[in-house]
Amino acid sequence: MELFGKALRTGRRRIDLGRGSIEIEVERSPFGHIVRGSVSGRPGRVEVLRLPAPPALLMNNWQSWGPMMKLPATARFPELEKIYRDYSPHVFSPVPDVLLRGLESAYFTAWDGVLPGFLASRIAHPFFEVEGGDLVGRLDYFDAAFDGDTPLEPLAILRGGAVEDLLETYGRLLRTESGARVPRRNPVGWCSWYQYFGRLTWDDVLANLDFARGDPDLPFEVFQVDDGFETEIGDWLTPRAGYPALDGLAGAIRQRGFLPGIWTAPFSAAETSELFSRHPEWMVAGPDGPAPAYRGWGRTIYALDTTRADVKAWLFDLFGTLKKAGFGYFKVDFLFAAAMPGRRSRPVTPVEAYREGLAVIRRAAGRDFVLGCGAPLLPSAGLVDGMRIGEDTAPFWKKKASPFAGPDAYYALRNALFRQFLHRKLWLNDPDCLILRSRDVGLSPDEREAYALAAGALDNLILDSDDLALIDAGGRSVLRRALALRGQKTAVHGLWKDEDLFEIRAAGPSGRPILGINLSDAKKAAAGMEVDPRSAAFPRPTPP
Ligand code: 9PG
Repeated sequence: MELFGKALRTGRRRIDLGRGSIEIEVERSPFGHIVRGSVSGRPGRVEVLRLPAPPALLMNNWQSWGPMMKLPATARFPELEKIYRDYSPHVFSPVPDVLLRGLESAYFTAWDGVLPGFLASRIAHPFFEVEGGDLVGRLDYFDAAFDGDTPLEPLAILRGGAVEDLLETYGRLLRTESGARVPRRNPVGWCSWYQYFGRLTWDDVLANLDFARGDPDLPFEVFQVDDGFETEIGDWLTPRAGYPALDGLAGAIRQRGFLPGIWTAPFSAAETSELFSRHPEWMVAGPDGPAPAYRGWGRTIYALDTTRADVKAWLFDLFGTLKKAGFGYFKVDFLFAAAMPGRRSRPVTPVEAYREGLAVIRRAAGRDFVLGCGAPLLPSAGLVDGMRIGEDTAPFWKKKASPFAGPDAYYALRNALFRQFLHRKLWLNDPDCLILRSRDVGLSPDEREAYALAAGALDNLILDSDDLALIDAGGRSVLRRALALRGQKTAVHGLWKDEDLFEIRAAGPSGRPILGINLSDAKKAAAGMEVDPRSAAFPRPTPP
């Protein structure tokens, strides 16, 4: 294993890059090695670690929606070419060239017995790629220059044990390194998206509010209005026709005893928005002016340059105004846009720009709940309370062909299992909404139950997204049982066997099995439990 081109060993070293330099100090830790250091000059894309690639490894995508899964080192994703063309090259990586060439694992990777992982992404983009039979870990500093001593993103090289144990150790190191404050409160909520999507009307919200009010089976604290209320992406303060003004919207929710929550894509501006037409100069730019960030809502979407003082003031005002209107829970979405490479007012890295923008939202939100979505994961550490850690769920299962290709309950649930090691380390994990209705849905009762019980056993955020009138007695019972499972410290096993069979166990030495989850299409056995296809099962009580 080579660190900056030389055999890994403890001690201090200076690496001259010509265009810059790096000082490192390598220490032994009980788990392996930790590399810390500093950067100066214009380092660009730097090779940090190199070793022969293992045959298979865990790949983790950069952001919320991207997959974490086990793959052969030779894996490629040719389907990304079309996604880059039709949607955006910026959505799954700030170094899209790397992900198109082959496997890119952001922040860390792992296989049986080894986990190399960076502990922060405050300035650089840390990633691993497979190159001519080698696994190479790199830090990309883009074109930014550093005069003082800028901290290197620390790297841990963990050895020994199963991937599940390595991930647990890595998660603990991430928590220490980030100093993230994980909220003690784990709110239960309703979200409009996976029932009403963009067709949401104000009457739909009112009907669900009135349905939930006083119903002990539907113990929501938060009522979150998702995408659909706004006139344009970027024009958040002027709801669409048919909606009351924002204070009326929040007021109606509060009046019924719920905490009002609202969705925004705060770093995005549609070409047709007031925001864009008033301030084209606020957008991340290319050689010919504003650079498209992605396609959405049938429009070209631009990204705010979050290094600008006027943009920061606008963001601070936006969330201040939402708070004043009465909202206390903010789902902030499509956050990746602020981390796209491009020209900004100051020559910082895309990661630094992103963190500057998110820090403003954090400051404006104060102690209110901020849920990140479509967000670069490590760069959000310490700035959000909750984080979506997977692709959108959907009222259907295993329909899409690629883990990068859009909503699907199977892929969403699988990510929640793979990324459980981040829960209560950097934030509360959001496995995406439960769908519990028995009509207007393509999920079987077993699939709905497996999703909900997994979310509960993982102690994750529980948000329901249904026309509440369509949840029957069975669905209500699933929600009750899912909520009753929360509050346990658990870990997921079965990440390396590649069988779509997972066990949620009590964390720590007892390792008591809590729930078996079978995402496959065949009946399987786990820890003495028989689990039906696409189902969850509890272990049988051991006879006295
Ligand atoms: C609202 C939704 C929901 C959902 C979010 C996010 O690639 N795309 O076109 C794409 C569209 C929507 C999307 C993700 C990707 O979903 O995850 O919970 O809030 O926005 O529009």
